[in-house]
Amino acid sequence: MDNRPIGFLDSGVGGLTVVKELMRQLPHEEIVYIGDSARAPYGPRPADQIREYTWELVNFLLTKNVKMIVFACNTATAVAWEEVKAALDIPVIGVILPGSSAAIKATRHKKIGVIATPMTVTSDIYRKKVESLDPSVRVTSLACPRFVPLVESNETGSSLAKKVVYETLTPLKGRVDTLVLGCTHYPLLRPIIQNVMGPDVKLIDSGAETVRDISVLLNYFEINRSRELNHKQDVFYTTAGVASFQTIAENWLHQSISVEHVSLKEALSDE
Ligand code: I24
Ligand code: DGL
Repeated sequence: MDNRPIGFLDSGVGGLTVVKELMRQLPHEEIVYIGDSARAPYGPRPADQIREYTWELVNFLLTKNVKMIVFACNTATAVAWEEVKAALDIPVIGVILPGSSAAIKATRHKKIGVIATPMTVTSDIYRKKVESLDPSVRVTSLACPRFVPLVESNETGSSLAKKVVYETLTPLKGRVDTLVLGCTHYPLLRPIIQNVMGPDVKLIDSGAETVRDISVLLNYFEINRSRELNHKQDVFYTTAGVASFQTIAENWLHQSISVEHVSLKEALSDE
């Protein structure tokens, strides 16, 4: 048993799609979340900058005595997961490996598509992971730079969203039987994506797959939080304004939560 919280990091609020899955699958676990909304989105940024920012988020979570760190962001995982995992002595989980192995399980004709931010696609990490697990699978990746702005402007069900998703995904239609949603925001566009790709294409939500892996890991290392503790206090930190984070998060998670502002410079210089 290990009653310490699980730490989540993300470039902003998108990682809350992973948190929502955790709350559904593992409601007993306590959460510390940090979202770097002041510097979001990470997707269009250069790799070195993303690496530096991600380390700041990791170091902040380490000051919160977490038992595990979850990279609830595909872009941060693509750039920095391997090196952070190698440097820490607690488990570090990224969203990319769980999504990759779920796609391999799901594909029937070994044709997997991945949609993600420009940086995740540039890193080619999904193709590398999938091919390392099964070299006979073909991976086609597509950057969808217009999808995050669509979600963030409340357009998830609009006719503009349908038009943009249709135009963007056309090159993948008929070419893949399984499609990985390789960005935290994309589950919010899932109905439209499914509609454009057709009912036979299996969509993989990397975040949901990641929570299944977290569960396996907690059991394997016997580090679940005790069932006898019935009170838990999740805390969500944001590097930008508390009010807008709180509005989005409470609306998404359907519960009231505790949100605090953090300035990473100050938090990390107190060490
Ligand atoms: N969804 C996301 N980010 C936003 C947004 C949104 N604004 C409206 N909706 N803004 O991500 C990002 C910039 N903010 C973040 C907070 O600090 C200031 C800057 C996707 C959310 C994933 C859980 C639409 C919206 C919403 C509530 C729930 C879901 C949703 F308002 F898509
Ligand atoms: N969280 C990011 C991801 O999953 C999307 C938003 C961003 O670009 O920062 O790739």
